[in-house]
Amino acid sequence: MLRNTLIAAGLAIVPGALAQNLYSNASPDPNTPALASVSSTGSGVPAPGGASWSEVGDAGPVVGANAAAGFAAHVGGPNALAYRIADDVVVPSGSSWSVTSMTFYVYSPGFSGASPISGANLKVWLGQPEAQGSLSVTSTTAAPVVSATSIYRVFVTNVGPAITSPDTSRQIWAVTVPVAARLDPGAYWLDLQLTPSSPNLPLYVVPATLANGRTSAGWNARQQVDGAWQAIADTGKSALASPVAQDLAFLVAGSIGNVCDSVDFNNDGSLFDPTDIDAFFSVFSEGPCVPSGATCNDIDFNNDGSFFDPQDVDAFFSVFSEGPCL
Ligand SMILES: [Ca+2]
Ligand SMILES: [Ca+2]
Ligand SMILES: [Ca+2]
Ligand SMILES: [Ca+2]
Repeated sequence: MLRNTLIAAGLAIVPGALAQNLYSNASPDPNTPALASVSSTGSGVPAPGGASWSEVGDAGPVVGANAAAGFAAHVGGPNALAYRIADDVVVPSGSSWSVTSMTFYVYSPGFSGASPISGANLKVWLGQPEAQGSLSVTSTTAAPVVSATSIYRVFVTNVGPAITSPDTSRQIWAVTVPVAARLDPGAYWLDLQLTPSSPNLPLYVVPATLANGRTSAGWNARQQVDGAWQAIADTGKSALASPVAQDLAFLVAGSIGNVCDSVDFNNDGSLFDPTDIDAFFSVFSEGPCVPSGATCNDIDFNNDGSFFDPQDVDAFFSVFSEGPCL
């Protein structure tokens, strides 16, 4: 519980480091979204000059292709059900992310205009959205930055029975939501809903798309449909296709920070204990661990490689008062 409190309270952003892309879901390169963009479709149709296609994933004519180009994530309206969409991201142990934004890829079929999106509501959870035991980490309705890409989402072009021709009616928009959250190691879920720029305009989030294949081990994106969460399964195209799990294409930007040692500095099982302060300062002045017989942590409290460093004192007191690692 204490651990949870620490994480839930740890929302301060440490200034200094420049934001960069830290993670791209289902992609080996943090700067490249998993859209499998190509200059020519599987059927050999070239993209318009300067543009590219993002073709729905397939695993060949026998195993078949995915059927869905995207998954709805728009607010409800008089003529529309309400949707949310979610996927997970793991912050690895020994790391800490000071997140500044998260970017999703979205299209609205047939839309032409300045922007199909006017707002976003993004929640970050420890655990699945709204599941028992999950904790809300942060939530924002900050205005997203919406920019047109030169990538067009298209249905599969080389798996039947009905072959579709690619077209430019599904332009993909990059939707960057500002987020200010410090994420310590753990499994987080991003839970997104989008508001269209005009009522009842449908908005679809593009799933993670592979150059070859319909799914990958561990894919687990979820969608809330009219209030009920469910795992997303693409039913598939072709008589032999079976439903497979999906993930979403998204980027996380920010900076990587340090992870501090446990505030139980003398490892006696008692946390937020004044004897840990005594122990810290004893070791900091090259004295013994206290009480006698206890084994203290090393003095590089913030694990930045520098020790007997005043920064470690600042970091210790910050964590001791349930603040962030510094
Ligand atoms: Ca996932
Ligand atoms: Ca202690
Ligand atoms: Ca250390
Ligand atoms: Ca240090």
